[in-house]
Amino acid sequence: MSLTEQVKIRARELGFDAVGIAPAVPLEMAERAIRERVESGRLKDYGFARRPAESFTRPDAILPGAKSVIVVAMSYLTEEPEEGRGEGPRGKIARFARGSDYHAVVEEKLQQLGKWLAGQTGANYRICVDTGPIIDRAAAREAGIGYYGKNTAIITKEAGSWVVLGELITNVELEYDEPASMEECGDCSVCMRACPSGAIACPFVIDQTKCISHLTQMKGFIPRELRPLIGDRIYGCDVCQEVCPKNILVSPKAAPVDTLLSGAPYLIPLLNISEEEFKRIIGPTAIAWIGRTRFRRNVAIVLGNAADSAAVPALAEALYDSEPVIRAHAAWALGQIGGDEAISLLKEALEQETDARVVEELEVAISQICG
Ligand code: B12
Ligand code: SF4
Ligand code: SF4
Repeated sequence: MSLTEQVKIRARELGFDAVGIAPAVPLEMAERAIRERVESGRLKDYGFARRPAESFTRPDAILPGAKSVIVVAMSYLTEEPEEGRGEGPRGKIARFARGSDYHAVVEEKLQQLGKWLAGQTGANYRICVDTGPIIDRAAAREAGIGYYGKNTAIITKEAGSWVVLGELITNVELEYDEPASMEECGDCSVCMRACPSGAIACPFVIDQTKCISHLTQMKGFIPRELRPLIGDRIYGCDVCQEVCPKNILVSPKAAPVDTLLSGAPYLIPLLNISEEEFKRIIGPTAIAWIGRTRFRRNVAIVLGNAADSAAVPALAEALYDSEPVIRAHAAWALGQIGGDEAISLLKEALEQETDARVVEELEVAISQICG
């Protein structure tokens, strides 16, 4: 059996659903796409505006002498656990974030693969998962493990687009797979029409600034006009994958990604969640990096969108939070819920508020209710 075949068998034994290998050459299409996207203002964060495009597309800059990029995909489509008892409105957590943080899971498995490969060949290797300086989807397409959907997701035959990606870059020469085809969607444009915020600017191009997944991850105040588009999503967004016909026949798997969170948690207890509870419940998941404040901000927005008066007492407490961003988004949520109680709570808070941005949110919320 060739070394390449052994690598692929080993990767599957470790729990990866797809594995492919590409030569470690620059990802030129991705480089062009990053430049165009940054210039058009559709890709602003995640380091893209600060660093040159080529710093995300050169495997040999990550590992000098790199010859091969082993790309893996791991499914996170698991059975839905039932949320325990609760009351009031519920939110949504995107599927990729419901289990143990995939960064750690994929990295740990790739480390095992790398150690095995180094033991066999004396190879050097580096591992990238999401936050690494390489465009994962472009590497996956080059390694033939999936093709681009018009929603830009990489769609695999094994698990549809419900996969996360990672790479092992090595200086060992291996046999390379054919890159995936560039035109698998045909005439379909279901995802583009279904996207709640119109973030799929044109086929294969996401406007990061409009994508709800980004809004739930960004720092600070979420622009008021975009808050209603977030709907019931506390973290991430799955709409453009849920509607995709290529995902319909994919069935959930049991392992290796466990499921820690329900996809539809009750919101009220999450709004004023303590630091300890946040660490316990959210800490082990891929949501943890946004921290407790951004998480609670998102919960406040979703409570506003649910417009359920059961949330008024929790939002009233949040109006006096130590974080201005929480006070501001709680004010907005009360403005969406409306009613006499909400008005008097907002007016009372306005008398004491000293932060100019929160004062503005309180005033807007009051005028929204008063008409
Ligand atoms: C920044 C980022 C985001 C940002 C911006 C995403 C964006 N598309 O602009 C935000 C926060 C919005 C985001 C959201 C999500 N993300 Co994200 N994200 C990333 C990250 C860190 C970089 C992606 C990026 O900006 N690439 C640069 C741009 C230019 O590339 P692109 O959008 O893929 O566009 C490609 C196409 O345009 C293609 N192309 C260009 N011209 C043409 C022409 C033709 C004909 C074709 C076919 C293709 C094509 O080339 C480009 C280069 O790959 C990667 C991890 C990584 N290190 O790569 C994860 C990653 C892409 N995200 C991932 C996931 C799971 C998600 C979400 C599903 C999470 C969720 N449920 O909320 C959503 C999906 C949103 C969507 N429809 O893309 C996975 C994707 C797995 C998969 N199956 O594809 C990745 C790979 C993380 C991982 N390691 O698993 N993400
Ligand atoms: S919904 Fe249609 S256009 Fe969008 S990714 Fe799936 S197959 Fe392609
Ligand atoms: S993740 Fe949601 S907001 Fe972003 S492109 Fe897909 S459907 Fe649109």
